[in-house]
Amino acid sequence: MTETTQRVAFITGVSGQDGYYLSKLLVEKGYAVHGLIPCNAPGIGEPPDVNLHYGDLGEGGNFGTLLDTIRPDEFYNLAAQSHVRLSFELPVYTANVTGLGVLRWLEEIRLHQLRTGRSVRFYQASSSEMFGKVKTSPQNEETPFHPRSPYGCAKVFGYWQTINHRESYGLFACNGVLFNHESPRRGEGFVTRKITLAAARIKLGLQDKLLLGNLDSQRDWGFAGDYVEAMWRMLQQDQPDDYVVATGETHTIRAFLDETFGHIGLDWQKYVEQDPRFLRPAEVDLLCGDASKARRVLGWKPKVSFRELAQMMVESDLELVRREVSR
Ligand code: F7E
Repeated sequence: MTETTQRVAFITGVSGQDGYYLSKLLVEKGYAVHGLIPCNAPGIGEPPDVNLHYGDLGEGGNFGTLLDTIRPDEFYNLAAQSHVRLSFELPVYTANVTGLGVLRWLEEIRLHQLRTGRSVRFYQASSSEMFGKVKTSPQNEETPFHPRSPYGCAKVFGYWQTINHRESYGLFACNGVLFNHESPRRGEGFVTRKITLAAARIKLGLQDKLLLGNLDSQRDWGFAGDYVEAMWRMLQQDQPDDYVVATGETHTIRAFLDETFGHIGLDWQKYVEQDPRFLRPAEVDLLCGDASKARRVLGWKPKVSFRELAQMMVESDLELVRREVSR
């Protein structure tokens, strides 16, 4: 009798935006999906079929037991304190969770492999924030880092620990250097979602002002649903490696305002005010990624355009706010 073996994936940060899209993708591909959530998480709602476990990247006491019990084939480390501005207020916390948290898992995976003789493929959610004050544009896998926040510094630490475990212990470990990626599931503290939710509320008469920080920074925004496909592809290669994942286009916050408010017939200039509370001690002015390696090696390219993304998000928030109003 032949035994069918279902592949097992473990995702930290499963309750976040990327955790949602990645677990959905992996469930569709037939994986048994396990996810880590923090102790006080309210639960993740959709998608179903994810086995939830509690754990804290800042502490890590139960990681070895989780690995021995779940026995994952693929491990996706998406969890982090991921708010850049907040990282200036909580630099040590951010370093512990976003930086040291990566090393905690890498070490536990190394030890789990030694104990069991199994092999676990590891994906690290690295970030374009590592490029910070960019040296050249567009940024690719060879561009030097100059992080501009405690968050960026912590991500650089996690990036190099991942490479170090690959080079020192032969771990199949990859960094996906992802540029900003958004969706209707983006957290409300990030600028795109803050804008689309406000636009919808203004349209329906529930809000009359939107307070923002720097409108001149430029970001390479893609759709999170496209980007999780690149994560999965990295772990299907013969050799582990690092890849930039981006659209190759960059737009200002003003352009995102034009696209979203304009789509629902509003002039954002009438509602947006600048508030210094949303400025950062140091800003990343420009990010624009060159994902030609991902295109060449992984066969990956983004499907959703900037305009489609902006419209998808504002339409989804309009629907959300309408439902709230009619309740
Ligand atoms: O800011 C400006 C802000 O917070 C984008 C995270 O996922 O992507 C994200 O980091 C830009 C910045 O994302 C407001 O100053 C203006 O220039 O949406 P954001 P981020 O900092 O680029 C990278 C790749 C990550 O890895 C991170 O985890 O928008 N901005 N006014 C504002 N930003 C916010 N949040 N709120 C404002 O009111």
